[in-house]
Amino acid sequence: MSRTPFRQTSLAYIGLGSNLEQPRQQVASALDELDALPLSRVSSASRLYSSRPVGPQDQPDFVNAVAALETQLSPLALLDQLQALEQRHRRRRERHWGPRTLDLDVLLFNTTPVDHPRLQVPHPYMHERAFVLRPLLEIAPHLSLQGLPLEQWLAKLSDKVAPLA
Ligand code: ROI
Repeated sequence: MSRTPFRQTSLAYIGLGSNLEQPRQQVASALDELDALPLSRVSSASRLYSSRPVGPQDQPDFVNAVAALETQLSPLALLDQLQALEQRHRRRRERHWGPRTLDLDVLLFNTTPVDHPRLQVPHPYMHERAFVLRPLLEIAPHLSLQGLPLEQWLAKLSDKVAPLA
């Protein structure tokens, strides 16, 4: 007799960003594709936000969003899936902190920290990026990072991030 292995469901928060090749569509279709990943479903997603680039300013504005993903994948198996999804969007990255067609980041994975050469969770820069915190706050208003509520992290930042009409 064979049994289906029991797998625990985890809650991961995924940051999405794009500023090339119809960024709205890139992010909107990536949300659908996240929902279709194996052993995973999107349980909530923020609106799409427009944000000025963090890093080099000579690039288009970004579209950003955050999704909550219920998944039975491990953190590294999830990373593999996200990287494959980026590749299906023919991800281009011309330079460090430059424009990209689709960027998917694991922001949080349960409350479990991950420290691996390929993956660090919580995402090491998330608390200093309004384009991550603003959409995350929309779907997870009660979350704290390092003991401080998201809203208070966001209040420290001046970057403009606005929901798309
Ligand atoms: N800036 C914004 N506003 N949004 C992003 O998703 C984003 N992603 C990046 C860098 C280049 C750091 N800047 C960004 O990777």
